[in-house]
Amino acid sequence: MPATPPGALRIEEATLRVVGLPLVTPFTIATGTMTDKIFPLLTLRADGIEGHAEGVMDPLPDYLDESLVGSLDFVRTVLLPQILGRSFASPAELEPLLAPWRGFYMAKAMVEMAFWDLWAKSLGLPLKTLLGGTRAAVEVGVSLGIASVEQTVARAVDHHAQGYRRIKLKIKPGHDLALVRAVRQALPEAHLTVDANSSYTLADTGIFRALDGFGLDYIEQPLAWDDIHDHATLQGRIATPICLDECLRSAADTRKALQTDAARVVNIKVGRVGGHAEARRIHDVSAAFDVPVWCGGMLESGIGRAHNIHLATLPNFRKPGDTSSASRYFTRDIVQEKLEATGGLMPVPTGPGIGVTLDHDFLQTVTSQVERLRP
Ligand code: OSB
Ligand code: MG
Repeated sequence: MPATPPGALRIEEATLRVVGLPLVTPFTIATGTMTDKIFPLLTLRADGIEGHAEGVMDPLPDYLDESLVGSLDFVRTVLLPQILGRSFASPAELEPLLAPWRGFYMAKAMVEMAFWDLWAKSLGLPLKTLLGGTRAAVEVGVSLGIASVEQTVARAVDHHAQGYRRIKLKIKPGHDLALVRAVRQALPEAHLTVDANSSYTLADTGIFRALDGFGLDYIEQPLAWDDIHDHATLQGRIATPICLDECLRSAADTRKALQTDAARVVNIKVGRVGGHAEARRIHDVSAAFDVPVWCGGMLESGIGRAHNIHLATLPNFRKPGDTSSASRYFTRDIVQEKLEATGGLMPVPTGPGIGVTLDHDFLQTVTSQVERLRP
């Protein structure tokens, strides 16, 4: 067995689970409805310490082009065998092993994020400190799934009254202007945004011009998931800032989008972009363009939610994120700590690493697969 260099962490074991949590409210977006959040949960072990992360890939490739089955197999057969039994002194030493593989951003993110948690715990520091963040709490809004206009108005008013600092409405063709008009009428002063999840084309420019009349903070991902160029064309035709989500998977993508004015706001999801290191580079390149970023979400359990919250403590997170209270999603979470916002502020978990701990008894009841991998 090779000796572990001082200060390095030798990855002795990995546990890969598939977990399913029923959602309190089914979540509908332009691409479909989710009733249960099904996700892979990875634990890396070294020196008696555990680091955790979840993958944000959906069972089927409908949000982006990664899927649970495809990515899980890649993690199991390629990424984990690459790192098991090897030693890493920092996430920067792990990254070169992941970087050469094309695509699989979500799979790589899960491995990288679990190592960040492990590393932070080995140093006895909160993850945010190692990422360079200082905030004790982060500003949050809510993302409301597609429902009837009446239901959405009621939910928007309710969440606004709870103090959420921005209300995001999911839209799709045929479910847009009347919805935004009704919510704007009910909440004349609120920070409102819409997210189309790639469901429109440039032929719909008229709808986006009409949305200019409602004072939205931004319009999230109106056009195709893989098309930065058309977003630049649309931005040239409308006044409301465009925010990109699906289109941005790297700092290079972000640089190209910002250079061509395809976006004036950036949604960062650490699980979408390959991990914390790349998320931070996206944060930095956006700051260089004086473009604000905010932290997106993928209905994560407490593990992914905690990672997101730590990341959102960095200074260029200048708009409220989607990391709202866990109780909005799940009746019971797989972590012991309650991740709950008050007055639109989500406290950053304290304690080493991501600052949350698994509720193993409950986790066992919602786990459909467990695999233990060793070198
Ligand atoms: O586009 O931001 C998105 C959820 C699943 C897939 C895509 C998106 C979302 C959300 C929910 O908007 C954000 C959250 O509350 O976690
Ligand atoms: Mg989005």
